[in-house]
Amino acid sequence: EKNMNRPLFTNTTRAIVWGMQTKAVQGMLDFDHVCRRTKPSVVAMIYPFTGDHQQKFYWGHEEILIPCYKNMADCMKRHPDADVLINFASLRSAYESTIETMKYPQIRSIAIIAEGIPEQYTRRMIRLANEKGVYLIGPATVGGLKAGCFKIGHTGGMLDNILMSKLYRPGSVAYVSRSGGMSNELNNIISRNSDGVYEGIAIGGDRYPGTTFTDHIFRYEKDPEAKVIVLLGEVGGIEEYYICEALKSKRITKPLIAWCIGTCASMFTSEVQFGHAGSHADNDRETAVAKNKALKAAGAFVPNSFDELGDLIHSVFVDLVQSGQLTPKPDLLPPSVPMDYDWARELGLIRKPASFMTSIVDDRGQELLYAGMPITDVIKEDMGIGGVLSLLWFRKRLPKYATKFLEMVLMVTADHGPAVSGAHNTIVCARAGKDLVSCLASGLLTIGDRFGGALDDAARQFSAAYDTGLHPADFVNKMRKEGQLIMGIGHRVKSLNNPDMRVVLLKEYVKEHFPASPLLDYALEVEKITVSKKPNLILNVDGCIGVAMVDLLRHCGCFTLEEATEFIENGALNGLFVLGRSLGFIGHFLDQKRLRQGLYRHPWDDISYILPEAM
Ligand code: Q5B
Repeated sequence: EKNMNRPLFTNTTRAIVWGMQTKAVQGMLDFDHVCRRTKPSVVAMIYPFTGDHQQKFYWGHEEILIPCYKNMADCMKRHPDADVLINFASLRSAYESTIETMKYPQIRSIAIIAEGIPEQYTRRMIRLANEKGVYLIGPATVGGLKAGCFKIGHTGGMLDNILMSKLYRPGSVAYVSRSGGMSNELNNIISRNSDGVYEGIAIGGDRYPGTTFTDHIFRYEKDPEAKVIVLLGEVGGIEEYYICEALKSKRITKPLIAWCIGTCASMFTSEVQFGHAGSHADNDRETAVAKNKALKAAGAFVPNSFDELGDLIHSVFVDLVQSGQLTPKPDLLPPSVPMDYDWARELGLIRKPASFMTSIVDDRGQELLYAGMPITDVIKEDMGIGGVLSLLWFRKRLPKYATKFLEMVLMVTADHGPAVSGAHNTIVCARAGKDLVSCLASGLLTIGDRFGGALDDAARQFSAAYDTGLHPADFVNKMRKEGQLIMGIGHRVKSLNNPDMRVVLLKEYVKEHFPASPLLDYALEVEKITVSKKPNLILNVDGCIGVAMVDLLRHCGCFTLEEATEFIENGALNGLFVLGRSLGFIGHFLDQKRLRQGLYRHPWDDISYILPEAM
């Protein structure tokens, strides 16, 4: 029997939490708040894997910071008022951290949550705890709580459970159980059949619990506020017989209601191991049936079955009230605690317009989806980069000839030498020592009407002319009159006499594979007129891709005319050049690095200086 001059927990208890258990800590703070505590029960956290820092939590409606220490000594020194340590360390480190905790006399109780600690380690911890007079709760437990005062970690479950079981204010019934899960059930049963829980401890399911049923029942016996004691034992072990002895010898005088779960074990033909490490009967004395019988014979109130436990608690409670031995504790309304946003959303209680919307990709589930297609299918079905592009840009699985065309576009636009504006910029930037992203961006920024960015406007201009039935010659004249260049026409070096093989290849592919290509045909008629004026006014690579993409979008069967037009209005087609040419720009960047090219300075003799006369 441990020496306990003051109660284990009060509404001023301060605890240290070992482990980065932010959910558990928030649960404790919410409990504190509904209990109308003035100060948070968690004073600090210890987590050896990060440096000293502060963690943000809610305290009711406000936000507070709780310090988190790397080192236990620092934490103890800074928080001498903490007398509970809640140890969330894993089974590998729980032993060491518990032993370390017991070096600090300020700590009077330690809850050990980890399951699976080797029994020899547990026994050593218990030995030391007994020497030091420390209360160990656990291992393998959720912990325990004192209604209206303090709760350990996740005990009591979520806030709605705590409110339903009225754990925010003390009742008169103190219980002890092995199981954390069953302690929730007890909170519920007790709150429905009496004035509520006073205190409840789950000692844990291991064969060697740090403190026992007897330790806690003796504590309750001495505590004038605990009027009724409930013991929820289970199959396995013989501790319930010590309680029988204590009842018989009148060391327990308060009404004790007891039930050992696991009475169904006799229905099995072989020995049964229940969920807890200690819950199996090695002999007849350890069965739940035998222990229930002994408890009844010793003077405990024992129901006929677990189902009747609530009724029995009710009748014992009512008898105590009627005989004047118990005055029911008053009922209070708890203050409200704001519900966590995520939880409220999950319950469907709130909604909020999303700041972002997406209709192309979903990375939330087990598998990444591109326009609804799982990434494993994308790979399995060998969709290729053209298939991925069709899913992410056009949200459709385009036919194979179309995705092949997209890939061909990326291949033919990948590079056109170091002299073009974009590659030049990339090279100059690389030679100024800049990084890949900067050099790529510098090259991409040159893409526009004159260089590589004429695809969308070519598509717009040619389709507008074609759709209004304008003869190609009239279109050329109209553009000249308006003083506008025809996008997709003209090239600096390619011409009628020096044809662009990229355009030749693209045209051949379209003719062979596309179901229809009226706009390309129209553009080729326009080209006949422009080259007759100047041989370099060919349908260039931008123009050819632009009009071919209109033919593809309009005639592949996947889009309406409006949808096809919208892609072009939104500037999708220039994206093809941007994407393709990024391959080349990155190549140029790497090339310059490989060639160790120094800072570029443009030679003076290549600059014509035409300054105004000196004034
Ligand atoms: N004239 C491309 O010009 C270039 C005319 C025209 C009517 C036209 C010019 C142009 C439209 C935009 C376009 C994409 C600037 C080009 C590309 C990717 C690339 C690049 C590479 C790669 C070339 C001479 C005479 C003038 C002009 C007339 C010219 N274009 N008339 N419609 N479109 N095209 N951009 O050679 O009477 O003498 O005053 O803006 O499609 O960027 O490899 O380099 O893969 O990297 O400098 O292929 O055509 O010709 O401007 O001196 O004009 O022809 O009005 O007439 P140039 P200019 P005039 S593909």
